[in-house]
Amino acid sequence: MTVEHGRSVKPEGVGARVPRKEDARHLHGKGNFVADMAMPGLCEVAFLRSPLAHARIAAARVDDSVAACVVLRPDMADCKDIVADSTLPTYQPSAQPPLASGKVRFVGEPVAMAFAPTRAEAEDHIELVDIDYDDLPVYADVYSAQAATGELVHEDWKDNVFVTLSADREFDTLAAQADVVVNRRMRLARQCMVPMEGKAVLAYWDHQADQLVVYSATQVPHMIRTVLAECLGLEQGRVRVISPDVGGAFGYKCVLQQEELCIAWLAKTYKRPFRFIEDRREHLTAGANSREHHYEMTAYTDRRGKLLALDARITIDGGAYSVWPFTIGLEPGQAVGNLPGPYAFRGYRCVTRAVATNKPGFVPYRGVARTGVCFAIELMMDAIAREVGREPWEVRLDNLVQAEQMPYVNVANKHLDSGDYPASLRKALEMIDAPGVRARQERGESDGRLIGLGVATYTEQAAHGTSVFATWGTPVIPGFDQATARITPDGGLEVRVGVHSHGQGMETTFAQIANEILGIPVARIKVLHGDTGQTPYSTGTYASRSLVMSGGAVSQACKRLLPRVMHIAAHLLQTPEEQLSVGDGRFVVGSAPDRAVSMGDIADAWYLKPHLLPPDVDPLGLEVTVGYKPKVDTGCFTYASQAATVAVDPATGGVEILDYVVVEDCGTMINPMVVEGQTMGGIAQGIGTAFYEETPYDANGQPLASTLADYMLPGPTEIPHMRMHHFETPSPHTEFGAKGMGEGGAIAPPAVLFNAVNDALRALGAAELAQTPLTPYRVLQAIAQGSEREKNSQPKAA
Ligand code: MCN
Ligand code: SMO
Repeated sequence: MTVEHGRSVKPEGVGARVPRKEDARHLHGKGNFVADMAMPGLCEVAFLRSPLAHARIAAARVDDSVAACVVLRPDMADCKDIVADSTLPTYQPSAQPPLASGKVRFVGEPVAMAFAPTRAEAEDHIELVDIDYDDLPVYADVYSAQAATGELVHEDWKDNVFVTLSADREFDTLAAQADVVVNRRMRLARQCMVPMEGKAVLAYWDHQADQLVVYSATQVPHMIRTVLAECLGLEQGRVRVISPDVGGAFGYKCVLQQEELCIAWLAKTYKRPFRFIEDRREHLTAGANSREHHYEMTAYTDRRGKLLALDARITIDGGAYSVWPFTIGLEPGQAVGNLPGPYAFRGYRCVTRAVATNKPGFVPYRGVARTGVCFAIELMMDAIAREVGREPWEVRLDNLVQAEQMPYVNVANKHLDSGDYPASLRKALEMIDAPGVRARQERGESDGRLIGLGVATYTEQAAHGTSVFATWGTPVIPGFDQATARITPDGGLEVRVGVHSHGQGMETTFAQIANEILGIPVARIKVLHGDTGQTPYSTGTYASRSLVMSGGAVSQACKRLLPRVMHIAAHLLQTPEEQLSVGDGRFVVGSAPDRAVSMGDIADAWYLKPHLLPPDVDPLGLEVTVGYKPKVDTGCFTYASQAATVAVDPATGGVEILDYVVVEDCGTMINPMVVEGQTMGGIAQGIGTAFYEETPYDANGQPLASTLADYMLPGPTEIPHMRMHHFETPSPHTEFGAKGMGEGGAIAPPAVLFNAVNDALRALGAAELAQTPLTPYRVLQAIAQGSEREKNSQPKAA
């Protein structure tokens, strides 16, 4: 792992490879997850889930023996449906009831819930609930849904389309100038996110505070409080949401979950503690809700493959419900905006449609649409290169936004802020040794396998703020993120933030930010996060925004604390402030290094020995809460080039990743080790998308992968060693010049690996693979289609 920058780095400051503080409790089994919690009188909850994809509920019968502990929708009259409205034109909102009401819209939709002292008993109770269903026509894919003639997914809509977004910039004029036209179709499968911990929620009524307390595995506790209060008809002050340790989230937990609302309603109604823990089968069936995009793409280029215009039609399988708060509008919004990626063409036409089907509602998943659009445009780049007979990277280098064009407003009106995209690609080619791989391909392998080289370059719009979400018209628009910094009476520091860290390492990286400014050792800094009762408001963790927004607020809070601390220090030392320097949590007189006070001395004076304070001390004291957002809120654009060498066995269709390299630039890194861990984790998920993961549905809308034996995930042996290089081009808009990067790793791998496998199979004249997952079966099919084509094109013997 190598870094290119010219800064000096303090041992625990910005840029230091500080080991993650939070790891200790996890490695010692001392984490506190919802499933670990014990509480007297706790009832476990099980859900009865719909076995049908689309059906009317004709009758429901509950056996008398369990009637007191079973709940159906009519019992919850005081609970509102979940409605994520949007101001996007053409958008049709869906009403998602906490438990199905009148009809069911996907297999796995909760219809009833039962509670008991154990989950097993609760499951027994739901066995005693009988539902009669009348079948309705099932829309198991976007094609049948758009051609619907029978009852729609939402009966009062005009068609099965949530929303259609389009863009047209100089398309006709520029397309007309093209010498070469290239057409392709691509498709990404429906997937689950498979965090180690699924949904998990525990709620009880705190009688002393007269408050509903909800422990939930969520990325966005403050927003969940807002929406729970709204749905349950409670004042905000009577709801507290705490997100404890969370075992991975990846977007699955950035929206209100039906089960969260149900458990909160139980606790509010019965004033007792209730808990729900999602099991793996529930996750794999009712949680198959991401990635499914269909692309029809046409590129218009000159003879050398320089892109003049791009035409795209993107259809997204949105499932049955639009999620709160982001709505399904986020997915087409990100798709139409990010498809042009790092490229500098000027003609663009794109129509993106999110279609309602009888599947679980689409949820943002790490990368949010960018994994799909990167797949589409990067497969296009390779297709163009084939068409014009050049190397895929030569075509890319001509099309990428060049460093001297920065900042660059692209054809989709994205404000690309900084960086050198071509340099990242050149460096990746150097690291993977592109000429060496080409020579090896020429030579051939003794085992008969075929070598392929694939590359992809992408931008990761991160930490986009108010203006961007306002155009997406979501019910909640992020604004200022707040942070509190408070010096403790013994000279330590508490940092309070409303975002939530569930694997990203923020308990360490935010402490590094505070250390950089105040000099307090990281071990003495406690980062408290994700509790509405203890932290200032934040819309939460999503869109790779926490570092830029909340981390920015931490920086600002510490910067505002510093002069107050200095003022007290100067008085204690009887020295002018200008003569003081700060380091290691101590304030030292420049001319006399033995004269110093510690942060502990200063805190002691403020809290316990106020007679020592300067007469004009700032009464705001040693605590600051401040809101922050970057100067420009259109998002910072982290970018990367990834490249892989693969070996494909044409006899079995098996693929091995021989080498994988990453050259990334997320501006200034707070902790390069965390950045690398984030990237690797993302790549592992991207490899899953590329090669393994899929929830297929049959024509009746039945999910066909309901256990981890059918839903394939990559394990350690499928993840290659990765080599990584960092550029650091500071963002002009953020604290320290840092850009968000938490999703990036997951964006490129499907593009890189499909390009690599297609490159390998070129020697056989195989059909191009363009549908995830890239299974051995599909590889063999592509080879067979190629031979078929070859046979048909041979002149027939007389
Ligand atoms: N970081 C850094 N220097 C930078 C950028 C980031 O050191 N220039 C560090 C940050 O300080 C933080 C981490 O990297 O510790 C990620 O920061 P950021 O890019 O701000 O992303 P968020 O913290 O907002 O995390 C959200 C992002 C998203 S949207 C998904 S989805 C995702 C991801 O992070 N889900 C994850 N990474 C995940 N990692 C784990 N382990 N689990 C998840 O659920
Ligand atoms: S999918 Mo990440 O929570 O934006």
